[in-house]
Amino acid sequence: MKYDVYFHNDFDGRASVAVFLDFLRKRGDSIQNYFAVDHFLRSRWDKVVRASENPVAIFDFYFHPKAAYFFDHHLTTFINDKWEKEFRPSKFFNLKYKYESCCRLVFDSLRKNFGYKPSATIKELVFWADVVDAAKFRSAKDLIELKNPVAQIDAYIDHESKNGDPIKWLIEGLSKTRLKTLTRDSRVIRAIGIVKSKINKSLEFHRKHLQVYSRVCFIDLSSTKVERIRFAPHYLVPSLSYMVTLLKGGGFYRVAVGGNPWRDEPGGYDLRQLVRKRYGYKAGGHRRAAGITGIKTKKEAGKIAKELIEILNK
Ligand SMILES: [Mn+2]
Repeated sequence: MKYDVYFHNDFDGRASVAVFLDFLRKRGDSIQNYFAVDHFLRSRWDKVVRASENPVAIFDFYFHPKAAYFFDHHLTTFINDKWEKEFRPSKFFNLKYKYESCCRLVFDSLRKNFGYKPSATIKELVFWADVVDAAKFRSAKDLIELKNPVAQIDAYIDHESKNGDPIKWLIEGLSKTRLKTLTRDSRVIRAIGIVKSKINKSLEFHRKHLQVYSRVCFIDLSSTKVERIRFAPHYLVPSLSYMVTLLKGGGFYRVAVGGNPWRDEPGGYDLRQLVRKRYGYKAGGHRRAAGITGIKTKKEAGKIAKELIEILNK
C-alpha cells in the first residue's frame, strides 16, 4: 500500500511522518506523495485532501474524515462543527490534546494499536520532538545560538520549508539516521550558515522595535522582511513572561501569543484556552503558544494584540 501524507510544515510534522515511514517500511508499505501543509490551506483543505488518489495519512494538522490515519494534538484540528461532532476516536483516528508533540502520539499509537517496534534512532527522535514542540530547550540561548543538533535541524527545516518544500530527504533521514549525523550533511551545514546571519539581523530588528509592557512584550513583524525568531524576545529580555507577535501571511494577519518557557509561572495562563474562548474557531494552539489566524485587517489584529497584552499583564 502507498500513502499520501499531509503534515504540518514544521519539525513535529516531519518527525511524525518519519515515525510513520519507519512503521510502514517494516510492514512493506511506503509513501507515495509528501505534502507539507500550513494554516493558509484552511479554506481549501477539504478539496485538497479529497483530490488525493492514495489513502491519506494526516499528521499534526486539521482532521479530515477521508483520512486512513489521523494524528493531531491541536485544538484547532476541526475546521467545522460537523466533523467535530461526528469524530470518533479509533486506532486510526488519534486526537490527544495533552501530547506535547504529535510525533510522540504517532509513536505511542502505532506501538499500542499495531505492534510497531521502533528503533533506538526513532526513540531519540521522539524525545527531541517533545523538546522542540513544547519548547523545552534548556535556554533561549541554546535555541537561538543553535547549540544542539535538534536546534540545527529545526532551523534547517524552517529555512528550507518556506515555499512548502516537504524536504523528503530529511524525513527519510529522520526515519533511520541520528540527528547528529544529519547535521553533518552539506545541505544542512550550508543552510545553518545562512540562518545564523538571518538570526543576527532579526535580533538587531528586535533590539530596535521590541516594545515591553511590564511582563509582556509586543513585536510587529507584519511589515518587515526579517525572520521571525520565535524566542528572540526571551533571549533579549529574559525577564518577560509573555510575548505577543503580529504577523502576516497568505493575505491575512495573525496574532501569535507565547509564554516564556524558561519562566513558566504556576497558575499562568493556558494560552490556547484563553484565545479559543475569546476568539473562537480561528484560534488555537498549545498551552504555552497559541494564536488567532485569518484576521482581515491590521487594525483588527492590532486591537486583538492590545487586548492580549492587557489580559496577560493582569
Ligand atoms: Mn505539533
